[in-house]
Amino acid sequence: MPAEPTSAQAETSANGGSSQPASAPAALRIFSGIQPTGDKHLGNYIGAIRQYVAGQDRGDALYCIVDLHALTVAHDPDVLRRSVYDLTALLVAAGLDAARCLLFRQSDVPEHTELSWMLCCLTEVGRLQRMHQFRDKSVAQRELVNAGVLFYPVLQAADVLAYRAHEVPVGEDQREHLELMRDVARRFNSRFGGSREVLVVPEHRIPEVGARIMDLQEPTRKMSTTGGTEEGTVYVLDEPAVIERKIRRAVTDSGAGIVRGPDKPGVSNLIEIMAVARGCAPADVETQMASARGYGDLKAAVAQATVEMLAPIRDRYAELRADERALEAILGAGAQRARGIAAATLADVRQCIGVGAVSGASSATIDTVSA
Ligand code: AQP
Repeated sequence: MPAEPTSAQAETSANGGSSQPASAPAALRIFSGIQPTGDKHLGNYIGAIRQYVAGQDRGDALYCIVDLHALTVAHDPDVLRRSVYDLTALLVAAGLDAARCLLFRQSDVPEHTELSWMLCCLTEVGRLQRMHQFRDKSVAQRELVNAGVLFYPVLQAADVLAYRAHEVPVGEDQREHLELMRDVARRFNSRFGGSREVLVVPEHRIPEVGARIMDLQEPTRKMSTTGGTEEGTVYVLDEPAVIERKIRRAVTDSGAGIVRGPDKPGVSNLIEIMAVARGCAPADVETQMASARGYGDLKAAVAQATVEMLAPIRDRYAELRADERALEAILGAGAQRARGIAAATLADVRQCIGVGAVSGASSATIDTVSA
């Protein structure tokens, strides 16, 4: 279990919005970020968004739409702004509730980028170059492999560490990035923290079922925003008929048994999706499908369960997306409270690392010089 925050600063509770002294036992703090790029797919929903919703009842939950991360790929500024609202509406439609969590836009809290620079100076370039996502994306992005793609995991570390989060809900593909952020936090603490855990070393929370939803057409590759097949990717906002078609056409495996196994990636994937959608264990799906006539029955059942899981989100989304002022109000209020937390961490970090005024120094000196 990770250690509790030790800051001498008073911080804002994500759930209650009230200030609490640092000596009070801190609640479990949960943080995760999600990019406003592309349409969110079933993998994002099962691996991440469902966990976000559940996290609201487990602790102080902060969720961040990471628009700065989205700058690492070529983008249109207007589309990016709109995409932030698209994603805000989707997250609220999926069950995020501004009264029970903080939902905000990364670029509204400049502490993320400040901390990111400090952490860059504690991170080996070689390790960043060896990270799987960097290698995959630098191959895919042939025209301009910008430095942001390399430093992306450091900004991600700053996102989490700025809030001294204990837990980070993510899918399996983020395990390597989580390890980096844990190591960077430990390095910071051992170099600059003295006996204090200034930055909390977070744990990842990867779902037991659905940690890696696979592309329906290429079930040995994860369902993905940039690397997947269109027909093998189910989007959260797909119409029911489209979801049914994509699942009906899913690639399955040789043999007729509806059981999971390393030699059955397609069927295993469908069983996992069904288990999540029905809220049961994969083994229960295997039992329920024991008398099925073949993969056709499995696909029909998975399609029905998936449509039932996603249709309510689609319905709520349309109404929420129409009101950008309301969405902006959620993000603005979230950012204001998030800044209260991040600013306290950064004040500690600056003191430890030796930049900025010494804590308690009067600003009068500055006033005199400038007068
Ligand atoms: N296939 C997946 N199964 C389970 N979880 C997944 N996640 C992504 N794909 C799967 C989890 O969803 C969150 C993604 O957040 P994001 O939208 O900020 O990240 P992303 O990288 O744009 O999403 P993709 O789809 O993974 O894009 P590509 O493949 O282009 O990089 C994370 O928690 C992730 O683990």
